[in-house]
Amino acid sequence: MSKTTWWKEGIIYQIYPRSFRDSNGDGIGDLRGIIESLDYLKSLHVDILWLSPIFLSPNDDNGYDVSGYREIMPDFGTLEDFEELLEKAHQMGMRIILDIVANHCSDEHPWFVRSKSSKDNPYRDYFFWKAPYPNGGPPNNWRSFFGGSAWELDDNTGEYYLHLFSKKQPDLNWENPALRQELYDIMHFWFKKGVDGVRLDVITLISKRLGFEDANFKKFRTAIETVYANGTRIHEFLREMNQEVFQQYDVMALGEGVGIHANNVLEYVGEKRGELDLIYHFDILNLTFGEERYGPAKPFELLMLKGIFQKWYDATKKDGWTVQAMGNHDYPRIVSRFGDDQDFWKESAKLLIVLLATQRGTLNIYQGDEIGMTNTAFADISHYRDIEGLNFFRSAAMGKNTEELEVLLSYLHHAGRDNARTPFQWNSSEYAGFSKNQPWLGVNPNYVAINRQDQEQDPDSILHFYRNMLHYRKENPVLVYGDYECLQPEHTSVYAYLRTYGDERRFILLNFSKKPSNFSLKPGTYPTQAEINNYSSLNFTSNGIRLQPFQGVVLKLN
Ligand code: TEU
Ligand code: CA
Repeated sequence: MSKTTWWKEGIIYQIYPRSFRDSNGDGIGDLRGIIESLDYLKSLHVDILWLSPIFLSPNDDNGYDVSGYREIMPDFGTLEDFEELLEKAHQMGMRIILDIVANHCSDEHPWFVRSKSSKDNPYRDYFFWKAPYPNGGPPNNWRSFFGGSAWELDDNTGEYYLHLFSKKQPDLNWENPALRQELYDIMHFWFKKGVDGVRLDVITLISKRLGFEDANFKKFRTAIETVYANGTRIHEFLREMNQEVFQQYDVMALGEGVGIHANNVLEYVGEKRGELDLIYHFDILNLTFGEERYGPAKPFELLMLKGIFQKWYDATKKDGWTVQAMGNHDYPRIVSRFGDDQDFWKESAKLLIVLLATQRGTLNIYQGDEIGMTNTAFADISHYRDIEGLNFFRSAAMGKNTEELEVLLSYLHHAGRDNARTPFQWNSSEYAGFSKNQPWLGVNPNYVAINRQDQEQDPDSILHFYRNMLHYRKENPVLVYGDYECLQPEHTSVYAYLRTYGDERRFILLNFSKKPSNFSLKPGTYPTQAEINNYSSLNFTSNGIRLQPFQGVVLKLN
């Protein structure tokens, strides 16, 4: 039986501050906008607010390129604003975790400015510098997540530096104990202010394989696991970070588990490992992507989804802990991707939160999913802002004709990160009530129909359903800690499973189909009333249940 604790039972709400709420009319979300929204957040029954990076940054990657770890990005406000936000959140019984980017920093960070100034600068080996390959090219064939080589030549010193992400995000050299200590001191700085935890960006990448061998990148996702993630000293570094920092506070350490898999997850989150508390994987997040994210999509298959939930349950049922998330600021909107944002928008958005809120692990929802925000197909590349998507398009667009460019744009429509970053849709006024002026990224035109204010007025809205579902999860620990058993796993449209915790049992049935689906059950083995139902009724047949399109129900079994 898992130890009970706040970061297992608490519900995480991820905020992408840039797109959440703009309080001062500059078109960019900010901390004061979050402060002004705390009552709204509290009303959702969420407990832990995860803020994507709020630190000083040139915003090459919207804050995931930090140039000052103890300073607040001026776009977002001041340190005093943050301290006010933290205090008010605590007064309202909510916690705040910050997004710490420790694998890389910005090329405008003083560490890198000094490091690149000369080969013998004391900060030189805060980063990975390598001489050119004999032919003058990069030291090896490593690829950046954002396209192109993972090495950038610095003309000043004639050496290349490593950047697994953009060239303005040089990788930090964790082999250097002085660098590690600086990062620990930064975390102490925030924990001493009362911050309740950290989400550790790409933390599984911080230990590099120092041979820097060439790799086979034909299957990029596989290469991530075996070349970039799970490196030689990763667990040594995480244990040290835990001892040097986390152990000294009542905080949660949430790892972004790029490249982890079910058979090594316990090395990261096993309770006795003394490394991370919880971690999230990418098996669901990458489910509809091919080997290349920006390419032909793979159809969403329910049996694959069932298999992933089973695999990760089996891996962590006795030890360790994971986060349950189907979306975030890097992935398309869940209702567009796993639901049906055309014919069954409301039903499928509700179905997805029944799924997520009834799985074992810490529930993590992403801003806007609670009102069913959808993907946005901007008509032209000039509307896009995300460096990953733009890099992809610019390098793929060379020499392409109009039809081919349309295909490339369609890849962005399906898989682009800007899908999840369009401004939060507060109401149907101009710019969706997000700002008084033109936002940094276009608003999804459907804000007139999909917005928080209208849904507050509609008792049948996705928003009200989320509130009810999250409250229901909070009231029923069986959904957090309970055992899990999938029933009729081979059923191609209904996902059904039992959750059991002591004598508490819940039976969850989810119809992932546009058509009604029958689920056979022995009569008399289930109640006729649902505790949760995204339809107004529940129909039975002579030998089971007949679920409407995208109907999701929770039955209490005695
Ligand atoms: O993302 C890490 C990660 O998994 C990336 O590979 C990302 O999912 C990418 O879109 C995959 O195609 C983290 C942050 O969440 C992301 O916003 C940053 O861009 C990235 O790290 C670099 O800091
Ligand atoms: Ca602002």
